[in-house]
Amino acid sequence: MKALLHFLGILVLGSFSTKFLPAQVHPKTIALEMRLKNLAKSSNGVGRVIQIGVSRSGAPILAMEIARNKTEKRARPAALLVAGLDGRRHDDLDVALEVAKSFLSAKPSSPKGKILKTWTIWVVPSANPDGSLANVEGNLGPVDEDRDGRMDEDGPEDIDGDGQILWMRKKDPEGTYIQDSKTGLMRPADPKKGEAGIFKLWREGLDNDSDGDFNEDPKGGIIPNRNFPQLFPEHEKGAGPYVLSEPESLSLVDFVVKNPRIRFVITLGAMDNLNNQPKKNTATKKQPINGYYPGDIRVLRQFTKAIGRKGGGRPDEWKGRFHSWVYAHAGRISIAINLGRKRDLHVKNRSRSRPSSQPSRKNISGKKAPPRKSEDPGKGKPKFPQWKPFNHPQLGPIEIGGKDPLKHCKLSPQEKKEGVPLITKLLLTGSEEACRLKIVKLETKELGKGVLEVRAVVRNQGTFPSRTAVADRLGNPRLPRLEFVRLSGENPQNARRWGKREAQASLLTGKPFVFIPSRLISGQTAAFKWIIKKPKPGTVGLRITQEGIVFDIKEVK
Ligand SMILES: [Ca+2]
Ligand SMILES: [Ca+2]
Ligand SMILES: [Ca+2]
Ligand SMILES: [Ca+2]
Repeated sequence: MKALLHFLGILVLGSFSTKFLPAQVHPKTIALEMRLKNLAKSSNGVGRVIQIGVSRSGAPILAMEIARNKTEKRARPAALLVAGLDGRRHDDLDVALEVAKSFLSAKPSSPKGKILKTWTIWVVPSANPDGSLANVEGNLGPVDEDRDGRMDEDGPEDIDGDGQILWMRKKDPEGTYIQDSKTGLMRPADPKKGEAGIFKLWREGLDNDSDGDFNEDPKGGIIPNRNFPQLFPEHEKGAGPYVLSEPESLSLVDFVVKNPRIRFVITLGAMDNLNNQPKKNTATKKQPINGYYPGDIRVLRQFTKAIGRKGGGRPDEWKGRFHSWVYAHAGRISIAINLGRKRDLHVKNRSRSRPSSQPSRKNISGKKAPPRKSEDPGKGKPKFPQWKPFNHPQLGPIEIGGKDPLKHCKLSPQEKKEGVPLITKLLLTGSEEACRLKIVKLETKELGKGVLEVRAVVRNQGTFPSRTAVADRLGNPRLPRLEFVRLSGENPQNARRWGKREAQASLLTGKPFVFIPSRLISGQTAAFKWIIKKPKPGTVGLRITQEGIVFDIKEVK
């Protein structure tokens, strides 16, 4: 197999030139890059593959940039979709790719196509490529877990060759585990209840270093999604020696910081703040932010509503996570969603009692959802693989089986299928509802002697405010501003903000730029007034801009 992969690698390298390729990159990583590049190639210039960073092993972290009418792209708002920060969540990666694909092939007149005329969407399908290859949460940075001086020397293996790495159990008087009679799952015996353990339990595998322990030091490394600065879990396992010590976490932070026009970020993974009730911030001004501000919870609820869910359940966890950094440091709207978590999807119906003859549960696509576990006719039968006898080379006769330890990282085919329209809906909601500031009125009145009174009215034509509530504390993103510019030529993108000299020469009252209040929401307006010297035609304009985004520009005449 190794030889085959090697051969494929050479084949791939031979037929595919890439500027991102470092010396040793796994064929699977190259395959993803090829997939992205082929998608971009067949997208009529809508898609472009960019590199946002490098993994610990030197593999590129890639993004698909999706936008139409590329010329003015620097001045447009952007959304970021991130998947695969947990290397075990391959299904999220597939969903992110499918979403990218559907935007790339969208007709210009469709809702998706329309958004791409004014927005940029970045999709990072595999934010932790090294972890993804090894099917682990971490980034494979070497760690000596059992402190025996060797790194990563003994990890689990599929020893019975059934394609899964499950559990091994062996009856042993010193065993501490029993099989729960109700759930069928293995669990530690509880001596307080008079239970006595009868099994020893290990992950499936060999004692590779013959130290008597099984799978005690697997590959794994530092977990990128525990390595972000917000409520960093210092000293906790996998968090890393210091914040942003890992190239994967640093790459994402760097990308967001370098692209302040990002308005919102969607993170696919185990975290979820749409299904779950986002927790409120209870920190004082001197403490680090530990939850969402009420104004931002309202915005998150709009996303929850858009995908037909009703929030409830446990709040999302913030320690060192990417999505909490996006909110609490970058001040952006941050959506985290676990596509495998359907627990709260039908909460509305579940809370009401209804006759069993009227099943009314529907999923987001309007089709009837599959039966819940409790209604399953196969009730009581454990769904995980049963225990099968196996002759272990080191342990002798044992049994292999139990629940797939990675089940919580996988999506059912149904969840994967539903995930694509769901994420698409979130992207459309975020861009359609986003703040759109327009100069709805620009009036001038000649006061005589070449002097002009200028009155401007600005309206937010979106429903979200121009920045998050938390941004008022952070100062990030900055407030939008209405500013005088010098027009040059036909392209308003070339307009230059008035310098000090121009302002002094032309402005009689008022300031060369004013901030637009952040709480200007859906349809609200703000009015501004100046007195200036009458400009020559085609030379002076008023422009609304925020973090590089140009919302509107109009000539003052
Ligand atoms: Ca070790
Ligand atoms: Ca196996
Ligand atoms: Ca060992
Ligand atoms: Ca060892």
